Amino acid sequence: MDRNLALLKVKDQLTEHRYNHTLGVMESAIALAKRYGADEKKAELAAIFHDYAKFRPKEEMKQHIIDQGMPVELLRYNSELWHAPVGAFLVHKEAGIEDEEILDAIRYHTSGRVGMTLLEKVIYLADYIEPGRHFPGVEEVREIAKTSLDHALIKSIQNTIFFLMKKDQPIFPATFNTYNDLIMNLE
Ligand code: DGI
Ligand code: FE
Ligand code: FE
Ligand code: FE
Repeated sequence: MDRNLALLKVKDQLTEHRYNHTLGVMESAIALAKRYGADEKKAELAAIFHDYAKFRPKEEMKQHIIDQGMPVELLRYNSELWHAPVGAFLVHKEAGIEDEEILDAIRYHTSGRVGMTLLEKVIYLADYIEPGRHFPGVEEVREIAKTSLDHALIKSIQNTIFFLMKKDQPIFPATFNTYNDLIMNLE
């Protein structure tokens, strides 16, 4: 699918703010793909579709999680986690994207997972560092991302865990597992 058709398909799923975020993720994902040797075309499409399900009603997302056999553990955690796996399902079903690497990059863009692929790392990090993000620590991660994909990913996951803990929020186990996997496998 070409970029313009993909953008057209996501545009009416998103608010203007979220659409602009998506354009930023696309730009960052292509830059990271170039720098680290990921497939630029797949990075572009995964970025465009990564937040496709962001504004689906909670009840709908919950139903997809149950019906499609996604981890039901998700339902005990912040509903903000749901749009990633539900997005992968809907992008396949409604937008016709069949490429499993792209769908996995969407599926794991919020929590990460053990054994992340290069494309998954690119999308996770692009989501965190796109030019429209302005939270504390993002500039440091942008700097690290110039030299190490894994170190930048680790820092962004640490920041996310600290951020959630400061708000007394639970941490989804996949987030911890992703962190452990990355830090234990550094070169
Ligand atoms: O959809 P975006 O806002 O672009 O970003 P995202 O999909 O990476 O994250 C969405 C939200 O999910 C973010 O505000 C924080 C939350 N989140 C990420 N990891 C965890 C989490 N919430 C919980 N409870 N546990 C997590 O491990
Ligand atoms: Fe997201
Ligand atoms: Fe993210
Ligand atoms: Fe996003």
